[in-house]
Amino acid sequence: AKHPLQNRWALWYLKTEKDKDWEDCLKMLALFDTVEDFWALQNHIQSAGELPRGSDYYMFKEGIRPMWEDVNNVQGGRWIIKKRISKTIHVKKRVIVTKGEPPETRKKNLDHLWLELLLAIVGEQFEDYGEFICGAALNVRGKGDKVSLWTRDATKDDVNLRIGQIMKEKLSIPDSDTLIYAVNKDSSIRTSSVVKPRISIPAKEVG
Ligand code: M7G
Repeated sequence: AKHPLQNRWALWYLKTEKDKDWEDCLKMLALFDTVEDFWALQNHIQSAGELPRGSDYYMFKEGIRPMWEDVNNVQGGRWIIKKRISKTIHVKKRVIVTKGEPPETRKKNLDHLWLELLLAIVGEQFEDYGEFICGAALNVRGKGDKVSLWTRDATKDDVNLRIGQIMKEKLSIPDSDTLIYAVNKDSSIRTSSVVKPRISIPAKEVG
């Protein structure tokens, strides 16, 4: 017999196309609710690091569409892990390497991060807070990839902070990386790509 998961999950894929609405580019690939079907799916699809730029994966609980507008996300927010790629630049005959990870290890690190996050959500690793988890998102971008964990209620700072700490631990994110929690409402009405985080890890000093 297969090993059941506590929830049924949907995997979505998005590749943005010109002259098409964002929502119309979103496609559900599969639904699963057992450990075996999770692995069969993972083994069958392109890994995170293999996806072309401008594409996304979303893994959300069945019945939650992976967008701000869904009733389960409209009051929610997400923990965002931003991955910067280091660049080698030459300034006045000097070689300068910018902050970030080397391009050679990008794929391996992204695959690891995404898989560990999926395992944490489908394996219900968030103590008593599983009901607050909506899903996970992966954005493959030239300017830097993003992995995020979407939660249901952006006003519950204590809950979200604990969820963020567990995520940080499960994904072995170093203390030197800053995690920010962005409110979905703010992302949806933003006029620039910068959204002021509601909370962060490590906590930002006030004043
Ligand atoms: P992104 O793909 O989340 O991140 O948003 P990026 O800025 O790093 O590429 C890019 C654009 O996709 C947004 O400005 C929106 O036009 C669209 N978009 C993204 N999300 C998550 C949503 C969503 O939930 N709903 C709608 N309507 N548009 C979205």
